Amino acid sequence: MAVHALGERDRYARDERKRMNKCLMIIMMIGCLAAQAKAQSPAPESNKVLVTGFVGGFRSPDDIKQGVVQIRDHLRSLACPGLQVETFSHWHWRRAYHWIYQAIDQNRDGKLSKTEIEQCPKIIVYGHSLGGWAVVKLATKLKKIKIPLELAVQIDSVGIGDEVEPNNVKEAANFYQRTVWPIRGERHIRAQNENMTRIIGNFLIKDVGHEALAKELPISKLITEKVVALCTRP
Ligand SMILES: [Ca+2]
Repeated sequence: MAVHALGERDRYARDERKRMNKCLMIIMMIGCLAAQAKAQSPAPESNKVLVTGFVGGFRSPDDIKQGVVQIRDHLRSLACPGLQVETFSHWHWRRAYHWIYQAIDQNRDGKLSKTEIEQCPKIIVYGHSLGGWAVVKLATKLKKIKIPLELAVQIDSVGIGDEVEPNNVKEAANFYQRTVWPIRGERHIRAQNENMTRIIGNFLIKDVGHEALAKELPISKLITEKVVALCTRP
């Protein structure tokens, strides 16, 4: 009887040990999976400068014949850690907005905290033709979430309401041509609030048509200089 009781206790103890081992194994597995998930989740990128370019009409945002895309590729060739440059169709300016939003939302919780807004990357936006209109649409949308733009550049801008820079834009420039009809961009952009936005200028570029205007050197020079200044700023 005593032997039987001892056997029962032994079995019980053995079963307990098994249960404990199983529990430990499960805990370890959960721990491993959690560590793995942590390792796999994308680390917040330290985007220092974000640049968005918009092509107009039915142009592809990857068409290397487009001045907007050429500026993108030139900027990408700069040795600037933390610089990200993307081009979009003017139709898809909301995609650009989400791209920027996700870069600001460092902890990926879908919301922007005060700190995330304070630490948001420096943003530059430029666009050609209807892409110039998209610049103002994007800037206005970013204004609603209190995100400033360092620079907005419109190139032979076409569209309704594209002549006023919202007051979250710190600096803006407008380039236009009068060489080729019928598409002629906005001649004069102005600040919604002159105390908030500095209009660098409304520049008429001569002897160049609507399409080729985006390839003009003064435009890429202005954008590149601003990007370099932001990249080298401590
Ligand atoms: Ca967040």
